[in-house]
Amino acid sequence: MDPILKRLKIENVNSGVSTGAKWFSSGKEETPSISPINNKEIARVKNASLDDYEEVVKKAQEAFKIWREKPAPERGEVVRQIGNALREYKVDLGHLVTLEMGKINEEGLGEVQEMIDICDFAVGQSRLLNGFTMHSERKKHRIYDQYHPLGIVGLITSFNFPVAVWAWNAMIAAVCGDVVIWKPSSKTPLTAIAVQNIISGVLKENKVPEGVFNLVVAKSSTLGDNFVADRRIPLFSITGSTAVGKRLSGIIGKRLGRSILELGGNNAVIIAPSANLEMAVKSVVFGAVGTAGQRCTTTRRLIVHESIYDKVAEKLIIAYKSISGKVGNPLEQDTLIGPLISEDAVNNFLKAISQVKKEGGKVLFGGVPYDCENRSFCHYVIPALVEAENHYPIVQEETFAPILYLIKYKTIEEAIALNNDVPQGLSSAIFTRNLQESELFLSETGSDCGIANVNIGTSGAEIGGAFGGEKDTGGGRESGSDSWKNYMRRQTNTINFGDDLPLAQGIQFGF
Ligand code: UN1
Repeated sequence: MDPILKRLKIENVNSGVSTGAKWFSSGKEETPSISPINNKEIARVKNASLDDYEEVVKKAQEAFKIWREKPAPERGEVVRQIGNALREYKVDLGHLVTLEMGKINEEGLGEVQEMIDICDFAVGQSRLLNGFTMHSERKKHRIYDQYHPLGIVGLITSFNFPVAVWAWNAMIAAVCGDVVIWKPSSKTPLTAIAVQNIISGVLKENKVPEGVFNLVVAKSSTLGDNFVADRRIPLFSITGSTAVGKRLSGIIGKRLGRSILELGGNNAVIIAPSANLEMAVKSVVFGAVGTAGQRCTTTRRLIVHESIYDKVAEKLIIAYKSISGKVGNPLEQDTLIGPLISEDAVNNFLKAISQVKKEGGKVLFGGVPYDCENRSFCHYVIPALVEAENHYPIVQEETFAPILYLIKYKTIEEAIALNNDVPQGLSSAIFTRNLQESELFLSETGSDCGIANVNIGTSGAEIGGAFGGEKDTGGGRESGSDSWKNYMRRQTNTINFGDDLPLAQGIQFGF
């Protein structure tokens, strides 16, 4: 076994269920974790059975009763120590993220840094779970609102950020007094197991009861619709495709459960004539090809003013030419673009390229598999630059791969309309040095996305802001700002400290 995997306590066959420090799993099937780098198995995970899940829910319910009563700053102290444990294992965990998911090591480390950052944020938040105090319309009355722990939070995460999304949700939920049941993507179960191993020492030292941080690796046929239908779980936070999110939130909505949805994006960058082009191009390239185009926030559309369109296209082609020499093994220092997660993902990339051509698009660069003839598998592609129109059906879709559609505009109003004219609403950006344009982009008639940036690309958000988007992106917000409120139940309290009983609205009810 690789010494890094050993340090992360990954074995050849791992239990897939944990309630904190304890591990079990009685499912008959195993999930193999296949590295997209070489298509080889890294290790296997024993799946959860339904009985295992029941055991986890029971433990989570019991743990919630204890955890919710612990003072929030004490919960924050546990999170602070989790942050330190993550610091200690940053290099190892970052390596495993790269090995199992395929993002370049620099980004794997960045992902673990996001986990550390949200721990720090959550520690501070643990002393700031505050509501408002209001003046009453009645004499000797006081009104305030307060936030209480909610219960069990179900967490469904995707392969592309296999550990950071857990941290955004679990660390905030934990300081809020909730307990979490995490079902990671079946493509990336080992990183989840490693995280659980990293935190287990902290949990033991602090006598955190089993059931606060739970992990369940299971097939969707065992734990899928029944998971989100479970009324014992008041809140689900789900990251995934719009199609999956729509289906699962429908099931949750039927029982009036709550959900935080972080679904597909179709993010655009507008480049205006006054933009600093060097900066814009650099940022667009990172946004479009970083993580091999597999971020929800990946730049998928580039809306360029017609007066600078040719210049921008030319600069992009030069940049793409140079980075296409840097496709390859993401563990190697020089690589900038790793593999896609699976052969299916490569096929979707190729299908989108052939479809956009049929719809009238013109490929300016790339759009082909990379070095597949020399391998028994095909996970690597040359990122594509494609001239297209916004209304093409394929441009309206999110293809989870590095394809950047170039679109021309004449007026800023038209550029904003193009930015908004897709079903999704996650991230957006404008590059301009014109104040009127940037302010218009950020105004109520501007970008309709959850994230709108000026002179910064669409991806690479900091944890301090609320993360999420509108329309088909699902409307959820997680991570920073006041997203913590989603993880708590809110209560309005009116207190009468007088000897009279005046009714609100001045109603008289004498008897
Ligand atoms: C995602 O792709 O699901 O803003 C999350 C970013 C990262 C998170 C992306 N901080 O690109």
